[in-house]
Amino acid sequence: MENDTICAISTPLGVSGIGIVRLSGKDTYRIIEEIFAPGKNPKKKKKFKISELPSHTVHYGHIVENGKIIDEVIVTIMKSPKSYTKEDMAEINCHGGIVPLREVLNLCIKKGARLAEPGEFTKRAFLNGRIDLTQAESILDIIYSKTNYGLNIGIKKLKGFLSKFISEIKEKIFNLLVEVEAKINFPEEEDVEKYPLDFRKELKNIYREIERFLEKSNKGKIIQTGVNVAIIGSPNVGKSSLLNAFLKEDRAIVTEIPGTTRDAIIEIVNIKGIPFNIIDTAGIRKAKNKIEKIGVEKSIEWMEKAEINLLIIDGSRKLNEYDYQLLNHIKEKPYLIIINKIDLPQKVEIEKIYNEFQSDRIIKASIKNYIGIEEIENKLLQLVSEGFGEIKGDEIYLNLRQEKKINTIKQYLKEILNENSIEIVAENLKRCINEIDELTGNKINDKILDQIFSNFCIGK
Ligand SMILES: Nc1nc2c(ncn2[C@@H]2O[C@H](COP(=O)(O)OP(=O)(O)OP(=O)(O)O)[C@@H](O)[C@H]2O)c(=O)[nH]1
Ligand SMILES: [Mg+2]
Repeated sequence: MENDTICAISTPLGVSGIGIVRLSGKDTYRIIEEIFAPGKNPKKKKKFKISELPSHTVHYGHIVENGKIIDEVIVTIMKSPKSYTKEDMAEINCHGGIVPLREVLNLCIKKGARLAEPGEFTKRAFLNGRIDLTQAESILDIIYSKTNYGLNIGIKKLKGFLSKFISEIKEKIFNLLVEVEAKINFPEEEDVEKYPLDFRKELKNIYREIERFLEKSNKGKIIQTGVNVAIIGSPNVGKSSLLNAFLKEDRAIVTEIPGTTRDAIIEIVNIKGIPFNIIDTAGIRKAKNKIEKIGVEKSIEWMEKAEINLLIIDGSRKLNEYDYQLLNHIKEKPYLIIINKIDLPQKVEIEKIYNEFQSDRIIKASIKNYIGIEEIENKLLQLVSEGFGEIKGDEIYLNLRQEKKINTIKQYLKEILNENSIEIVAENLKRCINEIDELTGNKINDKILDQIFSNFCIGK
């Protein structure tokens, strides 16, 4: 049932200042009228007719069940079609805390609302035509964005950036299809000689446009999902200290006992707008027991998975066999070598490292004293720019579904470019249009829709 009334707690469950119960659907006003007593005194239940109130107004009062006050609340009314779902909606601002929220929610259900499925409010916004599918998906990008850049990308998509691009492509492809079909239906009326030239030129243009768009989205992906950076090194070199320095808080346990970190810790660090997923790995060491062995293997795995590796060496002692092993592997990916503990007398064979590695990849630091941290951050940004191009904040982010669809369209266009049979060309153009319709949700099956919206939280 798509037009029944749904309700959900839209704020995270836990103790907080306020919590919101949200309602959407045709019975929203009846339910509010039955459970809400406006004004200071809940006993003196005033006449409350939402149909007589203007939309987007806020009302103070109490939620009452059989004369018993459940909570003191503020109710916001948003009338169809000017609401998130385009349906009649209300938001009940309760006191945060699981009990009042649950009670208010249960009361709404008793009065005939149904508990919303994950993402169902947004799904309704889509089904009711307020936003297209790519815009609905962008709401997920916004919720999950890790930095301001990521947020900008999500907002841009919500405002229809992707929809606009793709509908322009659709129009161009549609025009080509009209031409091709005319030629199939009235072959004698078309200028047979001229037609393939113009056609191919336009086709190539569209192909290039899509190619550029996909390139731009690679960078966007980095902003949205983050760059994976592994901190590796022998035990006790200062790996956890570096993670804490990035975070500017004590997240990982730092001690003078080697092997303190047994499992990897991952934290998202925002460095000048780019999210880095920093992995503090367990130190590589001789496995004396099983737990440590797992730690060792994991560190090597992390090193392979990461996009950038930060190898820390303790400058206050000579290189050990593990340092050498890691130095041997480090060049396989973008990397930095950090000589730590420069506040102590230096014993490390520094000239060996300088002979073997580019000097601009080596940083001297005293992590404990915050010396060298900014240089490490700047170098990380530089490595990202070298790998992905400069991040400007105007990137595009495509989720996996969108990326796959656009790649499929690109593939069809490529096939058309190498095709001489006009019937097959027409067929492939139609396929492109079909893919675009599925991308924007113009045409889409319920299974895919359910899959998309199941990634949302309940109440969104
Ligand atoms: N003198 C000095 N000590 C440091 C510096 N950075 C870290 N340390 C100390 O080195 C010790 C180990 O630091 P951790 O950050 O726990 O090292 P780790 O590499 O995570 O160690 P494991 O998890 O055991 O592999 C701690 O006592 C830190 O205080 C530094 O710049 N100078
Ligand atoms: Mg550690």
